[in-house]
Amino acid sequence: MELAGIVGKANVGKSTLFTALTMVDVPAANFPFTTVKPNRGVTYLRYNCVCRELGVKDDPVNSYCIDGVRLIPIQIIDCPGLVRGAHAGRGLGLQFLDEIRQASALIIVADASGGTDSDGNPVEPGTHDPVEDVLIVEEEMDRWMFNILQREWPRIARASEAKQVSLHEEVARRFSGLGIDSEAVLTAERLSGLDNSRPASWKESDLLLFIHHLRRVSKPFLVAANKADTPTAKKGIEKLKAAGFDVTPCSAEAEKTLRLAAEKGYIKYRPGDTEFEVIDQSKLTPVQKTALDRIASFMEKNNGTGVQQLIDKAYLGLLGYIPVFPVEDPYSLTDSKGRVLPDVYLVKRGSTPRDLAYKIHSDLGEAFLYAIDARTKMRLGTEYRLKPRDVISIVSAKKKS
Ligand SMILES: Nc1nc2c(ncn2[C@@H]2O[C@H](COP(=O)(O)OP(=O)(O)O)[C@@H](O)[C@H]2O)c(=O)[nH]1
Ligand SMILES: [Mg+2]
Repeated sequence: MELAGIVGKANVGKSTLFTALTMVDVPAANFPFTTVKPNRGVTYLRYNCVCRELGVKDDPVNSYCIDGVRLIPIQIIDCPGLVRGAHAGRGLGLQFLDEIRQASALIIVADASGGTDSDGNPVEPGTHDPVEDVLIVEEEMDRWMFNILQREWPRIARASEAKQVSLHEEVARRFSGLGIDSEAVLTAERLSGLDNSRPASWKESDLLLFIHHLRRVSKPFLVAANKADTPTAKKGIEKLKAAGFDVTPCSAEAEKTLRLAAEKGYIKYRPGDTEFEVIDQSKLTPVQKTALDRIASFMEKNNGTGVQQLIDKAYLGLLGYIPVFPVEDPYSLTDSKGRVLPDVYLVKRGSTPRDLAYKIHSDLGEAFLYAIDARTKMRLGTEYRLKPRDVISIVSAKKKS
């Protein structure tokens, strides 16, 4: 399962966002990590299922399908608040950095209201620049990775110049625990414009620049401009956009209120909806009415609360993952147990049906012969790249055990 990290300084709304995102009204699934660690939970990516288009009633196994919307589980972590100096162990810094090792995407939460200083203390709204909230996280991650690499850099650089090792492979090896591969290192080398034939001549600032690109390539992030419901947020959102970030204005608090109200049966609201419907006005107290009215007017201006969009944008936009639906029988669209459209997988751009087979099970990958497009019943060539919404039947030499 993919893992997203919610990161940022203190008091920007990380825990509120985490609570809102993990409050989902689906039958409880048993994910082992959620019971072990309190700051881990499951949220769902929303995706228009292929069931309606194919005119079938599906029977999902690894996901849910509600009214034609597939909910694909994504694990999320609420990371401890980050402070300047975290890379050197200040605050819970090192714990924070350890948490994000396995994350495929990061959501950096900024306080768009500008009402919290660098340490998370409340200040007059509009006086703190939320761009700083993002830079803190970026710079601390860079420094942390820099420290990891710097220790071994003289050795790696010398060995690379002597052609005993390849630079990108050696760097990727050093960072393999962070899920960084040699392709990411090559991209970072190219983006930083440094002479990779002479790494021993790189200055400290060169190495930092290289790390900066490596981190951006391997831990892509989007910015949650949180507290967008506050009067001073407009300015903060503009600043974040002007700084060139991929910004999603949101209100974690509004989303949390809506999911709670929906759970209690006061309103009809599904995560990601652009509006909600009050089920019975007479059941609401005046205070609840006012709160919901305020949220409704915020959602109208903002096209929703922005919270669900964070997850959808992170995986489908930022990472460009492709949802595909593997089935065993291309005619009935079922698995071996007769379940219709049981699974959906998120694969990386450029993935082949063989890659998909490996993702499902290494045995299936090894026994892979060819794949069939379940819509056309045509056999797909070895060069075929998976497209969003593909329904794929994999033919293998032996049955998956
Ligand atoms: N106005 C507003 N306040 C929020 C929002 N999200 C969080 N807060 C408030 O910000 C404060 C810090 O929230 P919390 O989730 O504990 O932040 P964390 O330290 O980053 O985990 C709390 O008082 C929240 O009620 C939001 O979307 N809008
Ligand atoms: Mg918190």
